[in-house]
Amino acid sequence: MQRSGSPYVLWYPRPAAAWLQALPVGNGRLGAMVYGGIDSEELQLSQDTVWAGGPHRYDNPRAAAALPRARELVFAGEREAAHRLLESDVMGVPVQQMPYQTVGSLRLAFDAPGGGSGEATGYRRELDLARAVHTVEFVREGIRHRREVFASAADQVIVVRLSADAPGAVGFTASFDTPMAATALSPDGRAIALDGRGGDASGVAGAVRFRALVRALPAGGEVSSADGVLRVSGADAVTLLIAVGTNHVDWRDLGADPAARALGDLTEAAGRPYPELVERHVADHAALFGRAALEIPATPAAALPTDERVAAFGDGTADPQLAALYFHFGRYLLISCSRPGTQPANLQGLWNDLTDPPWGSKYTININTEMNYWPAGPANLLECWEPLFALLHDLRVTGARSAREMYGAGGWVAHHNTDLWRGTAPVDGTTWGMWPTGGAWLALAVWERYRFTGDAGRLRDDYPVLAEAARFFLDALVEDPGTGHLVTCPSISPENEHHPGPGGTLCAGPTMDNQIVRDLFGAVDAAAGVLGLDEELRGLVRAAADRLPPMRVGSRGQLQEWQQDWDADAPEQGHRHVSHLYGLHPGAQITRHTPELFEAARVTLEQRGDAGTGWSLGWKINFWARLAAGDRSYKLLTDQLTPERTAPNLFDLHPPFQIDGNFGATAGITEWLLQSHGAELELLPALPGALPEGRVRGLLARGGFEVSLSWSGGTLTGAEIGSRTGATARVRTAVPVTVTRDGAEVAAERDADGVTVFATRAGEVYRLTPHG
Ligand code: FUC
Repeated sequence: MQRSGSPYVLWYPRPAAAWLQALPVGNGRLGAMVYGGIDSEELQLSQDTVWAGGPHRYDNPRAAAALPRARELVFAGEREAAHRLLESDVMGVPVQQMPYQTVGSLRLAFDAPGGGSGEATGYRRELDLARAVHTVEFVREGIRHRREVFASAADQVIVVRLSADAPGAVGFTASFDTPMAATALSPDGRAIALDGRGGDASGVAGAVRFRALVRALPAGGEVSSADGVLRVSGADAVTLLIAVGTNHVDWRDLGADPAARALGDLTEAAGRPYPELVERHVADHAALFGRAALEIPATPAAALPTDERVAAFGDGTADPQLAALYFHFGRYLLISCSRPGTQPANLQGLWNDLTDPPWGSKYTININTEMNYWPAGPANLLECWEPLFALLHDLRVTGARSAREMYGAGGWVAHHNTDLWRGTAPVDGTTWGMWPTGGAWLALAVWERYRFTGDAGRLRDDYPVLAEAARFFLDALVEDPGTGHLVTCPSISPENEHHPGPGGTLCAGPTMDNQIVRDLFGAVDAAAGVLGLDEELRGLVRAAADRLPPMRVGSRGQLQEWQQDWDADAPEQGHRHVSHLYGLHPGAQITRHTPELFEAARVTLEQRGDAGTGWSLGWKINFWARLAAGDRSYKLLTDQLTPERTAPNLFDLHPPFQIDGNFGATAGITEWLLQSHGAELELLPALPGALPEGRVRGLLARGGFEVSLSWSGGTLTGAEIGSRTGATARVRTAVPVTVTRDGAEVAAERDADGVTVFATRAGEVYRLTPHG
């Protein structure tokens, strides 16, 4: 067990009574919520390819004929008529994509030793983030029980270890329980299985089949299984292995054998003794988790159970170390729900106990999925980003059909949502769905990844995703008859109405679209330049970029959300989406080098206010950090770390639970300490006053640097910058610094602006020491 007050442990003095108190383990593909009960245990299971429906195209065959007319109506301000046409002829068929679904639960009912049911004492359950192991301990009738659970990516199973410090004290029955259409069975004398099927949804037949399989490996005692019930009695210890296989191969192929897959994973894992399973799991997890760490001194409040820390967080000054725990938890979650070869983190990451979860627990790509991956670069988890790139390569195929058949355009397009079947048509309704820029935003990950790694080979592999996203806009942008600019139309500024009533979100060329498309064109130009490709395309994107609408400052000093100055009269002044600040974060079109826009972004944020959903607060943490307002940014974290916005298990609450807020805040914490979105590294750009002392290790910066730094009294005390690519380092610090390598001073120049510039060699580490 970890000590209380560690920044690497969530702990509680009692079992979970509800799902949001249970603790998540996951190996990217297979996840469990662990309740930690005494007389009984529940492991609520999820597998990332258990979704409703089956391979399906959502494109509306009438869309191509309707879009030109819809465009005219939008330009003419006939919003209601445009809305009606888009609803009938352009929205997807069906209009909802398919939901992610649960597997069900494995339930254990423990024997009471000696038939007695004495009080349990010394109970504690904890999730150790550094080892990714969940542990329960308690003493009953003089016997100490210890139960460990982890989800191994190394061995593709969930492992449960039940033990006691007296011989023969472990006994239980185990069975499945599920809301899915499923049958429980006993495939052999020491195993149980659950064969299930994904649900039908909106007229699309459920075609995913799964098998969950559990095998008991007892030391001593007896094991039997009949009719889907497993019984172990009188064992000294028991290892349970849980595997789940499905028939899902990819978005168009359900040809795999679920039972063979589950049995294959389970059989391989069963060949390893428990200590080896633990060792392989911990090594695999620690290789990712151990790369970065945030140390904030612990105060007495840090010793409280985790849910009590959240309840008592207040203005965050009494327990600033909770911010470090939250940062580590965010990294833990990304490692646990997104690994190479798995599905990307969905709205709930991986963890879902419902057949019809909120918003389908899909991929909402007008903010939520992008936010999930904001920590991947800065928090040094590049591998965890991989599933997003695999998704992009799929969307490039499915979205090419939508581009061609809906818009008569080349390239590929995706609107505001996608699912396991890689739907790319607009869905849910015009108000939310009529947004052609979701795929472009996601595709920018290709260039972003290159900026962190300098990996040109990988850029070459992913380049078609980026280039073809741009080709769509070269074909599908239209000239705005009012302004002559090239714009998206019909579009929306995600989910925000500029006028009340039907069609109130519809517009041409919302600011966010112009920013994203400008970034996309710029990324294609730059990437093609790096790779020595596509001179013609480079010319086209440059010319088109020049014709995009510029950002505008409106009558209230705000950054305009639309081409027109509609902001002041928009119905929802505190709307959760602040889409037009994409240019401030995660984009970098608004920086200290664009002072008017920088100020307008600040004014916009003040006008929007601090309220919002969990993810909205998470985004605002990043916005204020980019505005160099560390205290305001921290204040948003204190708004998020309240029982209304953060569950006892630290899951972010929209509400309901939605994991993007966890990841958004995790990324925001990195923005306090290190920013690299401009052409420089900035150390401690937005350090909150509540964190006067600390150190951070292993953050990544664009340009190919790994950065560790420490501070005291709110001031930098030292930094180490590891160069991965040999790029010139440009480092902005509030205090002048000396640069050394292996103790020898390195030639460095500090410009009038406070940026120290020095040459680096790949593989070398440079130490920055403040002086004067
Ligand atoms: C967007 C947001 C909602 C929610 C949903 C999943 O549509 O506007 O708040 O997060 O995604």
